[in-house]
Amino acid sequence: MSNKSVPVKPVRAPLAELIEQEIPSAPQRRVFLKQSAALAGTAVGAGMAGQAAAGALEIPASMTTPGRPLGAYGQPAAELDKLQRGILKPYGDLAPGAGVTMTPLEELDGMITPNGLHFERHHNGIPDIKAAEHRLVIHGLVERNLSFSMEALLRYPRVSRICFIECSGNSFFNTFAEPMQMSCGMLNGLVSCTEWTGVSLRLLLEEAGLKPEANWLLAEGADAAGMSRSVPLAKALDDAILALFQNGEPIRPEQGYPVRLLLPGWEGNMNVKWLRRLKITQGPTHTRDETSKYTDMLTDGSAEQFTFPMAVKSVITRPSQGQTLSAPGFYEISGIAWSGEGKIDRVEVSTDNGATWTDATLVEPVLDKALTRFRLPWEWDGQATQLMSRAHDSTGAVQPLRAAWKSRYHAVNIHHYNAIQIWAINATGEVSNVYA
Ligand SMILES: Nc1nc2c(c(=O)[nH]1)N[C@H]1C(S)=C(S)[C@@H](COP(=O)(O)O)O[C@H]1N2
Ligand SMILES: [Mo]
Repeated sequence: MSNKSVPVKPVRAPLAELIEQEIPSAPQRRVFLKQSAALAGTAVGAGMAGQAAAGALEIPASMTTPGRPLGAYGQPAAELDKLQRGILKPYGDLAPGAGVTMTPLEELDGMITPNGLHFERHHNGIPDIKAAEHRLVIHGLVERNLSFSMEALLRYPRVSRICFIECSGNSFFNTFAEPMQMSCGMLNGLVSCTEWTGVSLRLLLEEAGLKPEANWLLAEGADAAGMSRSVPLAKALDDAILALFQNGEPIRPEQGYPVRLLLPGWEGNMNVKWLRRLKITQGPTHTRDETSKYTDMLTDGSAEQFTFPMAVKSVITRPSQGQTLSAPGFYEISGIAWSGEGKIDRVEVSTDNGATWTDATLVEPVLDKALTRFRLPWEWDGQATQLMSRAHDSTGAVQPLRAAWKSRYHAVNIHHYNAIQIWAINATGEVSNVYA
């Protein structure tokens, strides 16, 4: 380092350990670091700093032996073998392909979910489909029935968009009477966000030619569940995509290879995977998946059907349940916010049990119907407290408290839960899930 002084005042004592020795790094260059004892008196004592400094000075083995050979497809660091989706199989071995895997939100940062950690929801397993054999058919109230091979579909002009998919059952554990002690991802990880690329559905519907009575469509998957949902044509003609790529690579079998329906912002279930058929209809078909399931029971025993956009929501991913703050001092509070109705306008964070709220910084880009990363610097004073975030979207909608959400629905309803997630921190720094 040169003698030029750095014209930036540090905002706080460094969280790093201090080094007061000469560092033999690059042979052609001598590096000498000396810093004031800014950390003296904090939890990182002189003894610990001294030990770490000795380690930092050693030439690591990785510099004296060649690294491992090149590989054809990248993998996470070997020691991150616990960086995995959490798996829930409600029927166990009776139906091993039915259930969910949940994105470990607390381990990730930014707005994009890597493909291998995108949450999954399958009603009857992941079909093994060969692209060369797959066909997508458009029929019903159209001028001509069309059957697309994947080869044909891949020749159309493409569109890309970054958006989230959220299962309407996300956060269902938080509808339970007692707060479950599970990680942020196990509680709220049925949401993921990726860049999707494919063909605009509007383009293909225009080629098929819509009859005047056409007003809905039925989308059906080629899996053993034959999952099918009715979609208003207005949405199909607006921003629906037949997705072929996910974060730049062909979509994964888990996400619907070779082609899925993408309805930005709408409940996960309608984003039909392994898409084989779009039947243009006059009204909704009232399939099993939109009558016996994916409806919301209200307090009076009646049920709401067709709740399409996912409501405004946010969750603090760090710190979150299961983590421990090692000592009082600086922490960055960070999380994700999203709305199926539009953009995230604002995320407020409370670090004092909801008494006062501060606007968090929204990390660019803030995109319509995508996860938005928020951050807020925070000094923990070592006292027990509660952290929570409250998101606002571009329509003016605000995330409700759990009690308000609960009062709208019958006790059995677990879908479309978007209430504020509260993390309690005790005096030893342990983080747990609590209700207000
Ligand atoms: N064909 C088919 N499509 C499907 C499903 C399914 O089981 N079969 N699950 C749905 C549900 S309930 C959700 S939440 C989303 C999940 O998408 P993902 O697994 O890519 O995250 O896919 C939807 N599309
Ligand atoms: Mo879902």
